[in-house]
Amino acid sequence: MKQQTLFISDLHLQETEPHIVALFEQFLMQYAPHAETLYILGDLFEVWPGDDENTSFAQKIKALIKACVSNGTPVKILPGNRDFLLGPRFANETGCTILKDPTVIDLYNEKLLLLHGDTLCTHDRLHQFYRRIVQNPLFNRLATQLLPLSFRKKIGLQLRKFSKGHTKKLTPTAMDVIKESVSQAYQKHNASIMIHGHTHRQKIDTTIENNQHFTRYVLGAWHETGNALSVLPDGNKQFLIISQ
Ligand SMILES: [Mn+2]
Repeated sequence: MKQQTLFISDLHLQETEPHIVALFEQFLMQYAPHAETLYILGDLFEVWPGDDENTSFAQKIKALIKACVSNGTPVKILPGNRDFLLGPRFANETGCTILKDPTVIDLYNEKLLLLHGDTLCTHDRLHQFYRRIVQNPLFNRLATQLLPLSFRKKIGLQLRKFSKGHTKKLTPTAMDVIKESVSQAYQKHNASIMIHGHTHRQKIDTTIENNQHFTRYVLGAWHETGNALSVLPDGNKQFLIISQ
């Protein structure tokens, strides 16, 4: 019986971390079949250079997602800042749906705001600048159509190196969400519940403004164990720890 909806993010899948791929496989076999829908809220991949990526590793992950969809659990992916180039061809090949960031869904009579989460970290100006460029549809089209895959991979590597160096210099507050951006997101989308990842720390953050409750569910990144949020039809929400 399918009586829940699952949310995961920040698996950062890469060939050099086979245990996380194994955890993901296990999650798809044990948990996904019991879900009405599986939502992946960004950074499924450590890097995605474009939908023409076709290494055996990429093929393996595509096959896993395709099998999940064919077995009756729709997969909806909202790309993150690492895999923002996930697009229509990937969707076609796997049967998944690509969502825009942000997306509002109606789930069991609740309105849920879904986002990757990096747009809430507005103290990190450099990242916001980077995001505006890479998520511009024109840039996206130019990058994938004009630049060869090998070149995009090199740029990706450089960007990650740069981002790691930059992140080291940031204070912990700059890496977390900022209150004002969170509150603006609630207002803008007229939602009182949001689910996101990106900051990598599982968390439930409740605030009260004008007598209204707002709740933010933050998905944890996958390392030694996996992390998922299960939402039940009665609105109950529970974090799951996936371990071998
Ligand atoms: Mn991220």
